[in-house]
Amino acid sequence: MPESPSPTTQRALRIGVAGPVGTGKTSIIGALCRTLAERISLAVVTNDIYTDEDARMLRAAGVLDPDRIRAVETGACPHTAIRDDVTADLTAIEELDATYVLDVVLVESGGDNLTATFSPALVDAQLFVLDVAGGGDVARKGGPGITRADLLVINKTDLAPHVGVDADLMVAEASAARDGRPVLALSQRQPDSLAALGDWLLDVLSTHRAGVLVPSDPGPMAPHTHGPGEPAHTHGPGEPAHTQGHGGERHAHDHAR
Ligand SMILES: Nc1nc2c(ncn2[C@@H]2O[C@H](COP(=O)(O)OP(=O)(O)O)[C@@H](O)[C@H]2O)c(=O)[nH]1
Ligand SMILES: [Mg+2]
Repeated sequence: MPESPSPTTQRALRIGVAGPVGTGKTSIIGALCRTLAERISLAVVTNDIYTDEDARMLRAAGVLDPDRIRAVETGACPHTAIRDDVTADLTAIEELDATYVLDVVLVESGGDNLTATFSPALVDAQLFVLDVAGGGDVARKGGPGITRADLLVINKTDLAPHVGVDADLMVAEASAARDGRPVLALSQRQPDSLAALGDWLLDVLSTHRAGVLVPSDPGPMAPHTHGPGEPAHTHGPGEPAHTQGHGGERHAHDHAR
């Protein structure tokens, strides 16, 4: 008798899109929706610290039925919502999955530094986005997203000549740091590259449906401090609440929930 599919393969595939602010995450999600919306059923969850700017941008672009795009206001530095306490994002994903018959939910991180990645408790696979305008050396700097995300995107390759970056070299250096994991050179102005991104997502969806996709953890945040006088900390359980100053914002938060 064939085994019945596990509950995990019956729910929508969850894909995280992480990477520093401005590297092109919202644009990538818009392009994926445009490329794939006629073939698969999609929804989007965005994360912003204080606004729903990314969700409004995607709704205005008309890439999906506006009700399929939900904004989570994290109220704290973005890595908190995608790694330390994923409740708000998970609730938004589950509500969408209960409302629509979905194949994929795309989750955009609010944009953080090079060390923020999604918890495997929230997403099944994740891509990490760098852009050439951030400098050709960024891919060499490493970090869990760059080295171990399921896909690394080197974005805005159309800008490379204008910012004096060798995009091919950046891709080669990133590939060398990733131990065989894929790297994709992408530009909103190069339709072939957007099609390749869509194909990557469809491949991941096939492994999800076959029940053979195992979410992997790129690794936790690097130990860091949030202000003068505070000891370095990791984001593991048992940590006390602390204040922090990412992006100049200061507020208390707790990494141990
Ligand atoms: N030249 C160029 N600009 C891009 C590309 N992708 C995104 N952008 C621009 O980069 C800026 C930031 O993009 P956005 O998707 O909002 O980045 P996010 O902060 O990572 O979500 C916007 O002005 C986009 O129009 C690209 O492939 N080429
Ligand atoms: Mg965005």
